[in-house]
Amino acid sequence: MQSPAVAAVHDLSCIGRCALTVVIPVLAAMGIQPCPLPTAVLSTHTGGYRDIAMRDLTGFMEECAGHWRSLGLRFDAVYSGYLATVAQAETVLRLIEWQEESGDPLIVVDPVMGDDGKLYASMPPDMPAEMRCLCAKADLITPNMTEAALLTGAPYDLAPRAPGQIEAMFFSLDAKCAVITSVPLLNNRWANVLKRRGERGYWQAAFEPVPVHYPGTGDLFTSVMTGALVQGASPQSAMARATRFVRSVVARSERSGGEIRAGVQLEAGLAELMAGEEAPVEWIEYP
Ligand code: PXL
Repeated sequence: MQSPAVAAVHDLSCIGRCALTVVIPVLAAMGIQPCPLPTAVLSTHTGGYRDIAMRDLTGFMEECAGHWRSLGLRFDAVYSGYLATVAQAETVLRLIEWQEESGDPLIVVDPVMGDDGKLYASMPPDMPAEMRCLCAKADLITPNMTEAALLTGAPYDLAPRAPGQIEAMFFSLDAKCAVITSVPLLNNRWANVLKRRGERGYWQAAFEPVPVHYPGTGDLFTSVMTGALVQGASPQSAMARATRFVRSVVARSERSGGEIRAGVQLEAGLAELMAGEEAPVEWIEYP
């Protein structure tokens, strides 16, 4: 049997373990062929380094997608993340439309735009509007709290949320299936929460918050979810797997005591992915 293939639209940040340097090993370890469509090449990611060398690959992406089209390639999923220009969102939309002409690929859009209430350095200010159009095409979107605020126009705040407030965030996002990552709860825990449009409640994977914040953990989370979905897992089980894996890798990274901006100790954790262990999830219904 052939491995499933995923078109992975992310940047290549050479240092700092995020985007393609995370997406590629995770998908491959899960038995899935990653087919990268690089959006930009950067000497490091933009969170914590200065004087970064960067090439925007908007033109190359067009040529690459055109070549793929001439080859008649079919992907089991299209998974996009960090885009360097708003024009790249159009390229992703065309890639999705072309893939949907002859198949039913899973469309995952991680609306990578910012963290801690701010857009990432170098992110175009009009990206939220463009990302909103891309999210409307997706089977799954995975914003963090900052990105959920940027997508909906709601003010960013990390006040602990009750179930009714979590439902309200989902309502404003209006996605086919959305996971909001690292939502503060009332009991001093945090949770990744998942809702499918039209369902009466949502799934919650709660965890103890960690004081350190590594770059690339959002990419890691969505890559594991995408891999699990392509393997046929339910969305809640995919979220449970991703939550468990990210927590475990973050805990290992903290113990190793390395530089935070260099990212998580992913290499030592990859074998664990194969075991497919899941964090506990619960179904929450808000009356
Ligand atoms: O992990 C998200 C991400 C992706 N790509 C680039 C980034 C970041 C976060 O800082 O800088 C280039």
